[in-house]
Amino acid sequence: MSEWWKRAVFYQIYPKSFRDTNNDGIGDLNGIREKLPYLRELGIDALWISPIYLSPQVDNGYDVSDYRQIDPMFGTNQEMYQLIDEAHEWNIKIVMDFVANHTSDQCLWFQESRKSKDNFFSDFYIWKDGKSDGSAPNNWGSSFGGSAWSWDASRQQYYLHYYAKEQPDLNWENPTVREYIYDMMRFWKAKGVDGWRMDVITSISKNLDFPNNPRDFTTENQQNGPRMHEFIHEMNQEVLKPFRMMSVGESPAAKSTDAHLLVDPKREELDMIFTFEHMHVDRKKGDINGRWALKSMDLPDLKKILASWQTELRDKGWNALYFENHDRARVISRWGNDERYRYECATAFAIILHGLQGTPFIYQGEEIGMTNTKFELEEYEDIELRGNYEFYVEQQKTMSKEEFLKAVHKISRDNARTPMQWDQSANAGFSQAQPWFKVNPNYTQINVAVDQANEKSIFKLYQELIRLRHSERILTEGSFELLYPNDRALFIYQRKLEQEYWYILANMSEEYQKIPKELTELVGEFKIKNNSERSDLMEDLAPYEAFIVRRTSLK
Ligand code: TEU
Ligand code: CA
Repeated sequence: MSEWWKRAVFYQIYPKSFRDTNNDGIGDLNGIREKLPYLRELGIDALWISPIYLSPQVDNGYDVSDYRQIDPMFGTNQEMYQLIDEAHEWNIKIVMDFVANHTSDQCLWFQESRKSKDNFFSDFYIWKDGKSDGSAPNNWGSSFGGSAWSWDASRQQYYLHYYAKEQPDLNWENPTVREYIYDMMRFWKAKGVDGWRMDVITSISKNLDFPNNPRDFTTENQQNGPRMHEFIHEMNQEVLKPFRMMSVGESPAAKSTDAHLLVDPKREELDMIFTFEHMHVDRKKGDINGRWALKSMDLPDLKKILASWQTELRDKGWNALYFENHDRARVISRWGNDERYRYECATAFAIILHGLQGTPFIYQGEEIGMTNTKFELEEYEDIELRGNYEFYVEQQKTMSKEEFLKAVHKISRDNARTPMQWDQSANAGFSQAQPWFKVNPNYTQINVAVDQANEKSIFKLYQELIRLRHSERILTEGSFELLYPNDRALFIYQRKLEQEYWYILANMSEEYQKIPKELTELVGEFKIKNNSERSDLMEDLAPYEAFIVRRTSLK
């Protein structure tokens, strides 16, 4: 297995909230450098760093105004180059966030583009005339609420934006745009960057017939446009392959059955993609309130989706595995119990994820079991949350404020964006100044220092899991089989390599559960467990108990 990323465990950093060293309340590059020993101690192999480029921060850096400049808020270019070098000295690879479906409206390209229809940058974005009555070209919606089109008074045309109006979509049909982007990638390669996480890469090709969506202001047009594969393949040939850069693409609409079209190595597109399928198991499909229409999580659904990705991509691609990132709530608050069973629950989710085939991604704070927040509406920062509140509660009036806030507490992106909780000192040891975003008040109990000192340490279990992934070939290469798919409490699967059998068992409920009879026939060696009392397969599983056991013989 030659690809380094197949044996790697990744850690995602949301720099704004990771560690502030100059006490302006905002996390910075030197904060990441300061924590390299911590990350090495955890054992991870690579960092995905969310955007740190020059940006007006309308969407926390996912609105880039200059791809070659580090935003002064985070530090200097020099400091970034130093971070890359130092990380490499620690044997940690660096993956940057590639945000090239759109730029900031403050980007020079857009500033020029909006001036006229016939300058060098005119076709860098997607401009269209309004309808004869002056209204927008079609009914496409923005992910942040309302229309995906905004009127530009200087150019006297509409421009397209799948996200905020300050995030105009680039026109990938224009070969110069693509060349500019490839060149930016080469620039960072020259500084030592090892790969890319690609923001909404599956949105780069647009349907140029601009057909209406069935309902106004929805977003189903955004994914898998007609030239998507062609553009991604070209980028692979121009940059990824010749410079050996690793890639993981964000792919909101891919299904396990068509994912291979993006990640089959023979097609030379991407190395991995992040699926959204398993993230939608607590959402009512097709509901008028979109992602805010929640239902309780269905465990059989979650198991079947994860299993289908395991089976469908076997020998046809490679999975990226995650439960959390900067767009997702804390998994133990969303699908588990973050109070009574916080340790058990956090480690159970870790064990079921890291037991799968693929490359695991840990999100900052996940390794110590950080939780969601329950702030007041006014205290949140996220543009998605605010835009959607305006749209669903104030304009469309299909949700009450209370219903919306309840959904926010479950799934909003800001749940993952509170400052990292390092210790019990003021502001959780994140900063000596008031942080840009409120710290979760539970930091006095939940933080790195306390967790590491605990007998029951989530961090230590992650360390063990990562060690296992590095040393045990079966975790990377073994085959996968889901057992008891319809069981509503147990998550059990088997990994197999040659004559070696491993079983991953987790009780994802708050009740004691019997271990299925067939499995009690096994004699095993426990590779990792979150219940120190576990020594055989006879005892019932405690709430959120999880372990990995290697079969040594049958009784
Ligand atoms: O997210 C893309 C995306 O699909 C999101 O709209 C996602 O569905 C939503 O955030 C879930 O609540 C990427 C980035 O990860 C996100 O942070 C950015 O805001 C977005 O692209 C625009 O760049
Ligand atoms: Ca700072």
